[in-house]
Amino acid sequence: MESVSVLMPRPTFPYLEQELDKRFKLLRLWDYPHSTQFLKDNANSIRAIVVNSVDPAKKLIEALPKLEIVTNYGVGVDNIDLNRCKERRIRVTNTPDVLTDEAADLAIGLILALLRRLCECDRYVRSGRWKLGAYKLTTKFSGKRVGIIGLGRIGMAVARRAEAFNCSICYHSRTKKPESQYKYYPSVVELASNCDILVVACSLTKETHGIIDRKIMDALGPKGALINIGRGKHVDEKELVSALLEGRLGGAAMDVFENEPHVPQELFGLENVVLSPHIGSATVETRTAMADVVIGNLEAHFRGKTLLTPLV
Ligand code: 8YV
Repeated sequence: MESVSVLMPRPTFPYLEQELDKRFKLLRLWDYPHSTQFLKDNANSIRAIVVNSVDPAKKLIEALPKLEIVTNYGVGVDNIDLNRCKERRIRVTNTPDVLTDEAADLAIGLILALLRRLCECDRYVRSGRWKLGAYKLTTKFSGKRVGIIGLGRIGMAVARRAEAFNCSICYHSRTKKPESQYKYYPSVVELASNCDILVVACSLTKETHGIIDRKIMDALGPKGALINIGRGKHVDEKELVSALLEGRLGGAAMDVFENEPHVPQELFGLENVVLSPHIGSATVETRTAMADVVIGNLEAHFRGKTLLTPLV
């Protein structure tokens, strides 16, 4: 396999690169200042690419006529045109399961950070303001009504964790899950009207693009909390800024943004907002496990074996 050319468009995680180097001929696109020319020169030898969930891979895939497999270093594949890959008989894999705990842990962390104002409290102590008086009272998480959009692997893991906080769980997804006892709402607006904390945990599709609009924010209301661990494009960010500034929405904790790494500046001064830089899967343990899935899929493909996590 050492002669198989595998392309990576941008750096991800050193362990992944090291392990790919050991097994394949890894081409690092960022090493070449004239990347378009480099792609043209190597188009006929590149058989695999390793992409990041948040990098649009469309152009790259079209530029590689001999591409056999796209391995996505992440679970969300909104960056890849799966139908086009099917048409071209290109295999596609992602990294499900190994990051479920991490993403769900972060959702709970964001809820607690937002409701108990943990980031704001930290700033309060560091700035010496505690000496002038106690921090104001915050909001309890245990026992609240948690609404989840997308009851897939990650949504379920969030639900199980929230249950341990004695929360009641309700959800919205394309279809009702017959095996789930949680209350199902066929519409997002109904879900938002009936929960205190709304967690976006679905994948980004045409249907879920902009799923959190003004109507939903207003339904969640001035005491409601919005948590986004899905994709930035699930939320209408302009509307989010106005809902927060006008006090129509209680608060928001966001790990993902419409145009990463750009975050609306208007959010920076708000204490009812918690912002994290897309760290849903970003721990050493989970990123290592994700890398092993990527490598396992590539090895399986080039050895003619069954892929570990095939999507196409
Ligand atoms: C990362 C993610 O952004 O899995 C996903 O869908 O969004 C994250 O795990 C990423 O792809 C890791 O580089």
